[in-house]
Amino acid sequence: MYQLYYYPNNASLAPHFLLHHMNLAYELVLVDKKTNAQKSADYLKLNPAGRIPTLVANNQPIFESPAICIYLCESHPEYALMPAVGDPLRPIFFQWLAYLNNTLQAELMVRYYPHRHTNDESTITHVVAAQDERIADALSLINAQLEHNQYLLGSDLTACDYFLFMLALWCLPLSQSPLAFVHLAAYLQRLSHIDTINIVCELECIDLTPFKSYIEPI
Ligand SMILES: N[C@@H](CCC(=O)N[C@@H](CS)C(=O)NCC(=O)O)C(=O)O
Repeated sequence: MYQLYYYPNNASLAPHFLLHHMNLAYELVLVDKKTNAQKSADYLKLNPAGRIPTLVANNQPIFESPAICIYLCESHPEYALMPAVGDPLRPIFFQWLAYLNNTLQAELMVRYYPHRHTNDESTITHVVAAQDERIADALSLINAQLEHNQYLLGSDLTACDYFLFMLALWCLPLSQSPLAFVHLAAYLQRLSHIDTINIVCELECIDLTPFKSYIEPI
């Protein structure tokens, strides 16, 4: 039995998708961000970074969402959500997961916590505007990758797709929504019909209508 310390539509969402996709026994433990529970003494014992998520597996806490995703993929290889050792797509899997987490997610963190990146309150709107542009650049690169690929790595769904779907949800309110990029938008619409995405999003009260109602431009 795994325990996933989560908050709806936070970085716990990608691990949550994987736990569900792999049909694993897991318990969801809410870390109430509204009361700053991620900084509580008890939670810091599990995750000294004071961030969401944490996965507890066999009494061992693991933090950092991509590390949790890799760990789950390696522990349950029968679900083939990560290419096996020796598969030429394996380094490409790491490449995209690293890009999603270290570039797109990192830029989103600055966008959503701009006050942590300036000591001058009056510059916050500028930080946000600059971040929207940097995020649009990353989405454009991903859009190009999806022009000829059904999924991020090619023809098969992997954990990278679940990770990207999570980040795309966070990008929806930005000045350039992921739906402004045609190949990315069509891909997100396809993913929004996957059972795991529907079930987990319903559980976390995440609205999938923007993706489902997307109409491809003629
Ligand atoms: N690199 C970490 C980032 C986790 C992260 O920043 N989580 C956010 C929620 S999406 C959080 O805990 N924010 C609360 C805070 O920073 O106090 C990961 O991917 O797990």
